Amino acid sequence: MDKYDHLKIERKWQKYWEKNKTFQVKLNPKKKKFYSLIEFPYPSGEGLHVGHVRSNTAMDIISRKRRMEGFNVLYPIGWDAFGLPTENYAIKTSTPPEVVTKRNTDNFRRQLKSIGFSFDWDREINTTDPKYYKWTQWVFLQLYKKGLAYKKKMVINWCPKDKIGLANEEVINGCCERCSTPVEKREKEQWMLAITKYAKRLDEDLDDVDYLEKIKIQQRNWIGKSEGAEIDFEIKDSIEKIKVFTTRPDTIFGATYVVVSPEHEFVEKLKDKLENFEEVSKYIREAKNKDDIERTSEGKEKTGVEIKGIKVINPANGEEIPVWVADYVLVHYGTGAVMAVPAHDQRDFDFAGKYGLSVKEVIHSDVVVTDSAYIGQGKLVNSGKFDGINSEEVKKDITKFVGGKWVTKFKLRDWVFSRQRYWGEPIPLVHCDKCGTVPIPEKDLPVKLPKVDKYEPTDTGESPLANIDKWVNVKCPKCGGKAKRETDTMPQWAGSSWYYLRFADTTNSKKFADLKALKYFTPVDWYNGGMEHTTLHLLYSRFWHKFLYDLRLVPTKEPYKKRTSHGMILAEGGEKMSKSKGNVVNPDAIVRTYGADTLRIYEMFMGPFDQNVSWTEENIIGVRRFIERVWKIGLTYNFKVKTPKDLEGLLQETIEKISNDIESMSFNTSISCMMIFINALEKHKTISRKDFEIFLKIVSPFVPHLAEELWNKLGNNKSISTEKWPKVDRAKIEKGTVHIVVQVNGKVRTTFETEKGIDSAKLEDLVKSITEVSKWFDGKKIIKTIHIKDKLINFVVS
Ligand code: ANZ
Ligand code: ZN
Repeated sequence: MDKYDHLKIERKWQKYWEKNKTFQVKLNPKKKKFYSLIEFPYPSGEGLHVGHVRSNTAMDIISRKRRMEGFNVLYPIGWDAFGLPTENYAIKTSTPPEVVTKRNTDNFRRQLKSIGFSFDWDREINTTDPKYYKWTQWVFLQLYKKGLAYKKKMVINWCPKDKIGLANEEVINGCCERCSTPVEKREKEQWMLAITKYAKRLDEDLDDVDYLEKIKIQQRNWIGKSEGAEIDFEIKDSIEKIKVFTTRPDTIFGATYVVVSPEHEFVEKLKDKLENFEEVSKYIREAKNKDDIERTSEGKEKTGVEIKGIKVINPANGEEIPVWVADYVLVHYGTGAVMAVPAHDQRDFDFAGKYGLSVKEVIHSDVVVTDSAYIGQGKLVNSGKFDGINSEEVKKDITKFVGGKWVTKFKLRDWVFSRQRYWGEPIPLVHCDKCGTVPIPEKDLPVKLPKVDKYEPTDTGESPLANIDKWVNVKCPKCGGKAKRETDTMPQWAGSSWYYLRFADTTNSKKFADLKALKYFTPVDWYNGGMEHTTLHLLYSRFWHKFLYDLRLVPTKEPYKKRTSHGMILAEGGEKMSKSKGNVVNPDAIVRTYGADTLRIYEMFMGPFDQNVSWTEENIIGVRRFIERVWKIGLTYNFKVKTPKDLEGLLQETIEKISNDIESMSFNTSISCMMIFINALEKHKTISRKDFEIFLKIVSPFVPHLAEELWNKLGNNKSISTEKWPKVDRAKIEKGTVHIVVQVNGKVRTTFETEKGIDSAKLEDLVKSITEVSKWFDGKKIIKTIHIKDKLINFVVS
């Protein structure tokens, strides 16, 4: 018998698939489509991570099964190749980012091919390819034209040493990721995208998609829908008012002061009335240097300053109450001002305690606690005519009573879309002294990145592009006068916000994708990826999709029908794999030593798909042995025989189990099933060719190379991937037999074979007729029988 030479066999089939374009997909209206998607990787210098392999294998199994079920499957691949690590590497080594990207994608491609994923390689895309980013820029222009892209002064993180704006993820514990200098805040004009205009739909339409519940919750939390009241508090001796947002208007009789955020316009407006302007201004200046997380986190000591010289009127009871400025109130949520109810809000309670502000109970609670606020519901007290009514019921009435308005608010904020970086899509606009901001005409897209020698940002914090005079200085497309290009580039999120659309029509030079192709291939039927992308990436791409839907350029409201997620693969011992710890497993080494099929099923067998699992080299050997056993069976058994009845039944059960398990992503249990079947087969050593072929078909999505080779050795000429997915023959399952253990008073007396699924009454009769058993009943009474279906029957006698 030939030994299982995985290197030779795997290379052979990978070549075969490539040459025969086995997994190429074309628009074919006669065939039902299925679109399966993984998050296209960022081609980092480290190469493929075993975590990529987990997601890719899962979707590969699903894709291969769907093909066998008769679907026209689109399972595409590409590169999300703009981004910081490449740029930083370019700076460090003076290698152009496109050279680094080419090297890395070549490596990733080789690695992915060596694992046998059934991608349609003819549809490979790359976000850094001008033919691709032309359309990323084009979508931006449409957003700009619809008023959804605008410029705004924003506070950014600034490293004073590197003289560079930092993204939030580049700030580690308040310091620059690269040089560890403490980060400062700076104001800078940034391009913004008005995603908040879509907040309501992004929230509501989650009802119509099949995402894992935890993913829906993440989306909903990020969007942060909140219903409540906007209520005006009049300023004493002034026509001005402060508008607050509250989710608890029922507590308004207990509002003993009002708090505005440091950025609130109110302070500027009433400057003249302030008795302590200096003190207030100083506080405001300091607050602006902290970020939101610092300002609002629970348990952090709250600070604030009273605005002296000003009082407001509580509209519920006419009381005069003070106004404070405090940084735990955020300017961009609600109205940037709150009514403080220390008796029923913990933050207000802490704040009132610290500054000696009055606390007034307005919701009755049975438990008396004095060291915290009662935040629950209950009957109103000290609330005038509303006394005695339940707080839940009274919210809208009280809002009306004080002249407020019932509103819906969202936590979601607009998307900061500018980066002062080189390695991203240039924002396709120019600035003209005469005409202002002018979009680049669509016919002139793409605005290509110019070649530069240095990738460092400029001294002013502008992107390196600002230094390329030849590129920056252009004619205004509108008036022909002198103009300058926008030098900000887009964030890495841009290219990945629409890539799944491009896969439907990758070579189109007239549109980002033809509507006909989109109507056929989209929406994505099943999208799997990491939990780290189920908030922002998912939200951003849903936003772009809805925008394109409104322009009637895509046929569906939502991009992804179904979204699932996998757990992480951790290093041996449960730590995160990282280069610095030296515990990263290189998939190349596993493929070389044990083979791609071993790596595939090992990763699927490690544990439940949605959970984190630790790498264990030892278990790989066990999986490899399983493959060798199947190999031996395929090469040495005589298949000119009939399959024994119970093995036949087990095979049908295995088909059923694996078919269902793939759908629920229970890959580990489907692999257990295969192993159980092989154990049984090795006992019987007899199986018909037809039945062994069925087995090969159902394992082929998991171990495609092994399955192709054995399928071929059995004399089949076509790829097993074009075979039909086996149907379960239920009749055979029912007809199968089982061995039942018979006990009397808990002692095993015999085992015997009978039909599967036999009911208790019939089984009892049968067993009583067996003399080895019935002799134990002589002169005794059967008090009770315990029956575990298809396994055991126990008679309790006395
Ligand atoms: C009075 C009140 C009494 C409140 C009470 C709560 C409990 P969510 O659910 O997150 O929407 N708030 C409003 N705007 C704020 C801002 N810009 N920064 C910080 N806090 C703000 O929370 C809404 C509640 O958070 C509002 O209801 C307000 O406090 C506070 F017993 O108003 B509440
Ligand atoms: Zn002009």
